[in-house]
Amino acid sequence: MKHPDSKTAPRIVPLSPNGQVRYWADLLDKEAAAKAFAALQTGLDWRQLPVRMFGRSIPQPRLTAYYGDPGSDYRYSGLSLAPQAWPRTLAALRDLVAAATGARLNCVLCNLYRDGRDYMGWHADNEAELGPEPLIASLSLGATRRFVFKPRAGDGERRSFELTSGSLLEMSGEVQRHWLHQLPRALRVLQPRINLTFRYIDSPPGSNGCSESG
Ligand SMILES: O=C(O)CCC(=O)C(=O)O
Repeated sequence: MKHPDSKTAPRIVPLSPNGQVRYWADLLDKEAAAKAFAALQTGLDWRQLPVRMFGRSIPQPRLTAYYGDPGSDYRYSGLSLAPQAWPRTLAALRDLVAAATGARLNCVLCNLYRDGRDYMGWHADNEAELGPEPLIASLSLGATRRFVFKPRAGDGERRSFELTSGSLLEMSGEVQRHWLHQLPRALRVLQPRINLTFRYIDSPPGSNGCSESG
């Protein structure tokens, strides 16, 4: 039986030295998650953008879309994203995530992995405009995928999470300073997945966006 507080009481995983991950297994129940997935899959402005890697321009291995409050422009991997206005479904999910985490959120980077061939390479969400200790609240809808952390320095232990539909994973504190994360390819996964990473941009975009390895 599910714990009665499982929507509001996350599992807390410290990521040393001063970071932590909180994981809500079922922020949305399966039916609500499936409904949100269907609305976002057809309703968002998905594009496959080119990114610069090793001096070359290549198509991202997934589709993305970016929404937020006016002025919450975001730069990463050589891309400069201006937010589109919040569609109703996304605004409702933002409010739900903000209520669960207690965080201030003013933008969301949306990723659509069409199947297990789509992925996101090792990176940290450490762009200047996210502030010194970025809080990233990541809501998963659709196919279950594995999400992996590895320490930036040394060959310390990796940590991984199976992100199920309706789950929320929050990274905060110094996670982005000391850890990289990725969503690896998973060739056995034939179904699509949508991931919404809600963030807070608290200053105009700087010039030192980070890069991604895939
Ligand atoms: O799809 C995911 O769970 C990973 C997303 C991510 O790492 C990001 O947007 O920075």
